[in-house]
Amino acid sequence: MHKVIVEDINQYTQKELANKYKSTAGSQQVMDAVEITPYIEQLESNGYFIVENIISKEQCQLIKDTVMPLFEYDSGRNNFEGFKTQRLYATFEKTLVCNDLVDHPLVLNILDQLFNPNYLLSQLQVINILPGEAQQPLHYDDAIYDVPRPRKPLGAATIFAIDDFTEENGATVMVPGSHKWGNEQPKPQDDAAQVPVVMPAGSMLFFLGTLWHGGGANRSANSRLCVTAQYCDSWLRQQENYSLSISKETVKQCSEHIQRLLGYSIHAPFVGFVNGKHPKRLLED
Ligand SMILES: O=C(O)CCC(=O)C(=O)O
Repeated sequence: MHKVIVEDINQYTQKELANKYKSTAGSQQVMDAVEITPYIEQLESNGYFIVENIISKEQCQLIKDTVMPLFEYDSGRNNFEGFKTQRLYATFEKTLVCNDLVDHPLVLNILDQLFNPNYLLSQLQVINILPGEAQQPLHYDDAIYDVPRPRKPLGAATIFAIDDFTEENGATVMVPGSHKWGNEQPKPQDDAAQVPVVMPAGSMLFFLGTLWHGGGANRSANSRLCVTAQYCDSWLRQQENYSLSISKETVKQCSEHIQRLLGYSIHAPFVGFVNGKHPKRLLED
């Protein structure tokens, strides 16, 4: 047995104590600070940024062809899920076609700047807003964590447009700058403060968990498809319980990054252990 001497409490809480599985946090294709900085500046000032055409039209078509037959319901169970919205949960267990979006190098590089090593995927959903859907109630995603605002974000999210996002078909609505708010709430009729994120298919919206937003109303004749991934800091509970919803066989087929994001990783020094050991040991044959 490898024995470790912990000299002081700071060393104990800041360093992963696992011996066999060294952390792979931050090991993706690292981007230059000059590439990352403009995005971080937009996050600081507006709470979000958009990258147009980050994935190809062919990838959008493949995702669309794969996910559309997987929807089981045409309606959500409440006005937050949307009564005319289709949603796919436990996505990895149903298809791996969205994986390259979840661990996209730009996304991981930005998340590396925002959160502790081994931040987690909180949920991965495919959302299809159908014609006639009303605007989703505005909200901010990390409201699930009972920590007073204003504060730094505890999570962040991407929305990849698989169809073109237009003002008519339900483009996500943002309240720019609202990530800095305390307890204020957006006024429902304050249209000027609410900006629809119009972007072509293949584009990505990235936003902070503190930013007020919601799915837009679909006043068009066509549906609006997106893939959205939410991430949270490494010490927080994920929204979807991935240890229970995704089988080990499926996790083994995912990249090193996605395994880490799903929870096969630890928050230093040992949060997330299984039987006193690193959770990746569960993936050993
Ligand atoms: O579909 C969208 O544009 C946003 C959906 C959303 O924010 C949510 O479901 O929490």
